[in-house]
Amino acid sequence: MSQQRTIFHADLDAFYVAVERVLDPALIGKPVIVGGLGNRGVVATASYEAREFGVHSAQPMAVARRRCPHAVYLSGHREKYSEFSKRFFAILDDFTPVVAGVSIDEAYLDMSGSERLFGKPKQVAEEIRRRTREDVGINVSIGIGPSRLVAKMASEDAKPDGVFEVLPEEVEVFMASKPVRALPGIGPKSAEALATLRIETLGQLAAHPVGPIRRALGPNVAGWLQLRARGVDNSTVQTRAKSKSISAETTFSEDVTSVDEMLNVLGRLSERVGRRLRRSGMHARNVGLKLRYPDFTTVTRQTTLQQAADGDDAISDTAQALLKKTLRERAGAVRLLGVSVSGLGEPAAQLSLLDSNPQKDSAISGAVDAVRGRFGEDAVRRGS
Ligand code: DCP
Ligand code: MG
Repeated sequence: MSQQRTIFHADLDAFYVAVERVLDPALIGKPVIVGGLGNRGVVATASYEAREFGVHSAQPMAVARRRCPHAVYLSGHREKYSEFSKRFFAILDDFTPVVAGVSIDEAYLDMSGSERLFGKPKQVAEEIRRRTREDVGINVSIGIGPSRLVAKMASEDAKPDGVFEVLPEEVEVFMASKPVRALPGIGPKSAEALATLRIETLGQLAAHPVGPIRRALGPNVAGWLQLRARGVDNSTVQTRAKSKSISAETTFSEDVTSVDEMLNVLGRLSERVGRRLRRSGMHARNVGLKLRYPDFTTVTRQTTLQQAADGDDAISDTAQALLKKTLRERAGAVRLLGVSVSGLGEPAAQLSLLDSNPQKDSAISGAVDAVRGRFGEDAVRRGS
């Protein structure tokens, strides 16, 4: 058997409403609905008080108004939501480096082997909840399980404002009693098709002969779904470092026409990005350019470096080359320039990537191919 994993799925409760309540405590305890308030608007989220009346996310606002006319209706504060989200993720980062954000208010944490450091999973979950409540002012619910799938489903049972743990030996029973719709990936159509086979629960789905399921749902998904119905899921928690980026940009008070000046600006932006990159202790594999023309057409391009780097020159040389290339395709004034780096990783790990064994070589070639595919044959050249 493979090594036992402990995965958390953390999801803030009624997130947009919760933020509105921090901003205006008079909303606490009332039915509150956040979303598009116009005729064609939809509900972003509803407080649990409003959910009792059948109001839910993605519902037309007109329906919500009929079901819960006495609710407080708000169009919301988007900037605030991302600010609160960042504070939440900063707390999660304190508990493990292996955090994968999957939406603005939701993340997976791989807590395997962290027991010696932090304690039993349930205690750790309560500690995360306490800190989120105190530092962010919002309730978070946490599901715990031996896989992402089980943790995600457990967090539904944890809501609102709780923890729900499914131990490895409990997985089969936990899954078996759930309706098929509870399995992420089974929508209303699949559920309908399964119902014609008299399959209502995940237990029935797991135990059913695969043939009829193949015919009902297609040959590719049937076996996979049956495994998932038993709680089998080997997907890993991909850390954010992979998708993380550092960027700096500037909008000019007057559009800039001089290419020399643009190159200068890119140099300065690159230094800013480089400084922050070095402070993070990471090396970057990609450098990106953002350019906005006076008509607001915005171009972003990216190059994969031959070797991951954290130096200003590597960043600015690449950004400047991207600028020249972009201007060759469309010359003219610009109103905004930006520089970014992404594909961040530990320097050591990155160096080993460049070892000349075939597998690693192919990984690099793959990256080069991908860039060439997008930017043309001479966009990147492999080092000798
Ligand atoms: N959201 C949205 N439109 C949707 C679904 C969600 O705008 N169709 C926004 C509003 C939610 C936030 O994303 O507050 C988080 O989504 P969740 O699915 O986690 O829902 P909530 O956090 O609101 O409720 P809970 O997680 O307690 O079920
Ligand atoms: Mg949520």
